Amino acid sequence: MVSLQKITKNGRALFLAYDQGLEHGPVDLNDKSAMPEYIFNLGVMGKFTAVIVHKGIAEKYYHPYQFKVPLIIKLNGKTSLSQSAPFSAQLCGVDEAIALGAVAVGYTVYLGSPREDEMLGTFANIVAQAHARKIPVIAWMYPRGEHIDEADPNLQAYAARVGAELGADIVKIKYPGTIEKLAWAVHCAGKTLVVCSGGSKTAYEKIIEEAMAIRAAGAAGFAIGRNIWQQENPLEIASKLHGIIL
Ligand code: FBP
Repeated sequence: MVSLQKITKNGRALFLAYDQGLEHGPVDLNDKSAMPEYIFNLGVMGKFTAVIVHKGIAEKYYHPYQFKVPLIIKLNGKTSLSQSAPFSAQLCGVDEAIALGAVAVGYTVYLGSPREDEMLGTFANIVAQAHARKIPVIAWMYPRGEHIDEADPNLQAYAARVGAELGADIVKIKYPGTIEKLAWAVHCAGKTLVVCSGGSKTAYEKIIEEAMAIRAAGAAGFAIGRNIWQQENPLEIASKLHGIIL
């Protein structure tokens, strides 16, 4: 099995996600968070176990931080402007990511999309390439499509299981709402670690509650973005999450 040592601590993970500039656009950003240097500094100061970005941000901004915080490059992406079936195109290769300093790579699969088959196939190739280079792979497993009820909490266990079946080392799912549902997803994922995404900005207390649930359910941690850098005091919430999760 590929080692997760570079991006986890005692099997736990606190990733700072910063791919929203592509996924959602500047609507998510403000004066500070639009600056990648600000986010990488937050990654260091907040003791995140890795920062997740797309290749363009890595290429122009990561160098000064390369020995300070590990890098995960998200290999595919899409904008919020597209109206077609959910599909996230590959934008960066595994070797390219490694050359940019990545010690792990990430990839989104929209389960249930009419283009699911393409994403599953590409993801399988990425797992093979990354594992051949001893690099772990994180699967963003998001059920999405016209006939998918994204709010169905039972789908998260399916998403986690698909990640495990495809050889992901870590699977990233939406928090399914209860400790029990998350514990079931963790169980279904087996040796594949489970992290939860943070979602759009919510109350501070809700994030702390989710972090406790993550701990209680045996999940590995958070891959969280907006609920850190959109909070009034990002370092304060980062330190709180660090205490709970790590
Ligand atoms: P957040 O914690 O900000 O939700 O980030 C997690 C994440 O998975 C990002 O990596 C990604 O850009 C975004 O959520 C995708 O959100 P959406 O559900 O809108 O596709």
